[in-house]
Amino acid sequence: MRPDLTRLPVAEGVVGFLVLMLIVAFVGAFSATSGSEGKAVSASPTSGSSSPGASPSPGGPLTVTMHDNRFDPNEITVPAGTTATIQIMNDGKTPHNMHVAGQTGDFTEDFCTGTGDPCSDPNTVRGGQTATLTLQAPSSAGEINFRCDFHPQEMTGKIKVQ
Ligand SMILES: [Cu+2]
Repeated sequence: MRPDLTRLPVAEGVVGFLVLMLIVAFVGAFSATSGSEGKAVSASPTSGSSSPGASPSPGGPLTVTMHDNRFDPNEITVPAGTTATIQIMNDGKTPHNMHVAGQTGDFTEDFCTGTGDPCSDPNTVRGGQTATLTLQAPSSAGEINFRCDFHPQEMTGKIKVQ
C-alpha cells in the first residue's frame, strides 16, 4: 500500500498532464476542422440553389399543337432579339401549316411560296406529322400575327415579342 501511495500521485500527475495536453490538442484540432467544414457546408447550398433553378425556364422549348382547326396555344411569347425555334405538331387529320407575317406585318405570300415570311418546315404539315419553325424575333417589343394558310380565317395566332 505504501509504495503505491508514493508512486501514484506522480504517475497520475504525469498521465493527467499528458491527457490534458491531448485534450487541448484534440479540441484545438476539432474546432479548427469543424469550423472550416461549417463554412464549406453553409456555402454550398446558397451557391447551388441560386443559379441552376432559374436558368432552364427562360430557354424552354416552344411547342405549338395544330388541331382541326386551331393553334394550341394561339399566343406565344418570344424574347426580343432572340432566335426562337418552335416545335410544331399536327394533332389533327387535315393538313395545316404555320405561317408568320413578315416584317411589314402582312402575310407576303400564300403557302410560303416566296422566301420572305417565316414558315413551318415542312410548309405542309399532314395529320400526325411534326415540323419546326425558326423565327428571328425583332429587337423591339411588339406583336406578330401567324396563321394557317389552309384555314386563314379561323386558324390564327399571335406571337408576343417582349
Ligand atoms: Cu389549318
